[in-house]
Amino acid sequence: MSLPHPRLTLRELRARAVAVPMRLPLQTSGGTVGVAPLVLVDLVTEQGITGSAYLFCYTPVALKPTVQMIGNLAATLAGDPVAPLDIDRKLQRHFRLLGAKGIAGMALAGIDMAAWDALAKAAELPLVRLLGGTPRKVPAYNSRGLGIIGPAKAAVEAEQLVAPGFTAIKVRLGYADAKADVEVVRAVRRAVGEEVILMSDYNQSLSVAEAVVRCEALAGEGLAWVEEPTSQDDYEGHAAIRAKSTIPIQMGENWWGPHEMAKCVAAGGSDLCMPDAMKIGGVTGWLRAAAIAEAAGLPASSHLFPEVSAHLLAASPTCHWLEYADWAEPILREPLRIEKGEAVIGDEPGTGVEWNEDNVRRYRIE
Ligand code: SMN
Ligand code: MG
Repeated sequence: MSLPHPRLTLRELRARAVAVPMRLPLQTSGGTVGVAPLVLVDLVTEQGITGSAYLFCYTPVALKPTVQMIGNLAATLAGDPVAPLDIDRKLQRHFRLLGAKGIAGMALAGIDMAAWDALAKAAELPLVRLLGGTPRKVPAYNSRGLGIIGPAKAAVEAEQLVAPGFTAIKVRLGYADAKADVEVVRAVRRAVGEEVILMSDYNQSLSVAEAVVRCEALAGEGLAWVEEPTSQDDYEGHAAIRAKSTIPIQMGENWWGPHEMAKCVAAGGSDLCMPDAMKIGGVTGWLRAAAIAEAAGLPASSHLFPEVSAHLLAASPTCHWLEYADWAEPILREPLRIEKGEAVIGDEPGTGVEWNEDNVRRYRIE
């Protein structure tokens, strides 16, 4: 009997860099992001199926080194079965001395997500089904815009962000003082009304002492969470803030792999968690993070990568919020479907990442 679906063998890895202009640049207290610097990864198999994924480089200076790193790994993986857990083990060992973070960690995650995409396509299943779940709606907050732009502009932008039917948005904070932060939150709240759920994000901009002051000042504003009030690697500092805050503390976008997450959780650094599909180690890393979240009782949200994250959240026991951003949309053939503020996963095979080659050509960095 022949197998209904082929066993895949890795033939080639391709990586391309693009700089995609953002429709709404994002000014955070940690810097401004005006273009999305993405690396597009294609994992080509001997069987003719190609798996795809993209990486978010944060800064264009990381584009070419990331492309090169993926290219450099191709010889190590050529001829290997497309078995993401085995590939992960091999690359973790490969990078033990360097450390599987930064560009090495990004390359590892890109290969992992592309490998899972290839497997899902070979099985003719959306990723969530391959992971043992079913496509379902995932609540999404609109994370576009709402940077450090002052109360008046933030109020106007907030209205625009809920207009397509979103029930939740995220405001960036870290203004000159607590009073200014409160003023922005109140302006946004007035603009969108009491029903809209409001997250907030400090992008690591405060000292622990200042964070305690600001969380207290914001306590009555009904915020769903305060994200990264202080340095992302200061788990004890976050635990100290959390001990005094009535607003839930949210961390996770900067955890490099499930081990860092486990350390943060052990330190009591966060009430919630929001791993980033890239930094946590792709689909493989996410599944381990989702298990940690369940064991620790932490509601799990995603950071960036909404297409693959919708599948991952739908397969996560403590699924909370999907972070919606449209930054990769121009280079994708199909945008992630959002209906009434919920991500809708279709029954198309894979993770939903396929290239709009015309736009890839337009935004390509050679
Ligand atoms: C963020 C994400 C991506 C780039 C800059 C800032 C932000 C978020 O921390 O959580 O959306
Ligand atoms: Mg953040």
